[in-house]
Amino acid sequence: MERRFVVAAAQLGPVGREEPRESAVARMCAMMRQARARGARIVTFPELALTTFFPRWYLDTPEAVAPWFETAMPNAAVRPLFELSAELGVAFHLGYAERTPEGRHFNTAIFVEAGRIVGKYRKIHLPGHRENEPWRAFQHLEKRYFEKGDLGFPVFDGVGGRLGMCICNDRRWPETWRMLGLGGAELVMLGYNTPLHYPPAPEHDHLQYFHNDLSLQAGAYQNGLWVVAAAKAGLEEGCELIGGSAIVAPTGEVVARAATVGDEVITAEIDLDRCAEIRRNIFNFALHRQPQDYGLITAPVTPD
Ligand code: CDV
Repeated sequence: MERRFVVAAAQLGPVGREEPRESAVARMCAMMRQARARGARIVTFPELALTTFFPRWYLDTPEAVAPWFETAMPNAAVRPLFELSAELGVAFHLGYAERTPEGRHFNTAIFVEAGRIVGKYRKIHLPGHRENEPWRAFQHLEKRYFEKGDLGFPVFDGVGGRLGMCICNDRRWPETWRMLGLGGAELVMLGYNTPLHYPPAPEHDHLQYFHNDLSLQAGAYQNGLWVVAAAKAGLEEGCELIGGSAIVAPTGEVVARAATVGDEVITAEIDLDRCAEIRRNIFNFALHRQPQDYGLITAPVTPD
């Protein structure tokens, strides 16, 4: 299979609290068509792409939480995206809130090729807090609404390469990238919802775009893999989310970047064989890694 092809990140502008899933899906279908017109074989959509970023609100009953979760995938609202993907021959990555038949809740991403889910990841690094914290301008209750993912960092075959996924906060952790790199991922897709304002450390607000770039570029370079990252961006229900969706080469170079905070498709031609430029050289894992000296990385977390 061809290992040189075009990929897209489809950044979404804000999704309103009352916006139906059908509307978000219609916007994503329009971007999938644009991506296809530019030759893309893969489109990456953001984290929790079907709804507004609901963890910004404290919801205190199961009845209030339930409507934000998908109990089946695909479901009626999302099926048009699956159908269009099969029709156009474009695979896609999608983030959504998953409720399992057993009633477990995850922040999940899937990879869909030829109408079938061929990859699934559940977010491991859940940021934020569990209880209402009224001092914040807005809440970030991922720890309340989601369980830590239970699938590890899977790497799977898709579109002629070895693919992996992570979700938003995961991108800030070198362990995420190393696990994907050690698993052999050549292309990592991820979506994010990153507020411009970080209530616990507002002195870092002006660094949000920089820290996004830093994480994506370091993850790509230090593991010799391609990265396609898609934001949900813009002023969503009073909360400013960063844009900065990007496609990054295994050398760490940004090869495409969003210029707006609205719905926007960015594309780049990638060559999976370029991963070897890094992996056979500076980060040749077999030759240069020294895991016997990295024990603390996997030692259990001890509270402060
Ligand atoms: N959705 C996220 O995981 N957001 C976090 C914010 C809260 C810091 C992020 O790492 O971008």
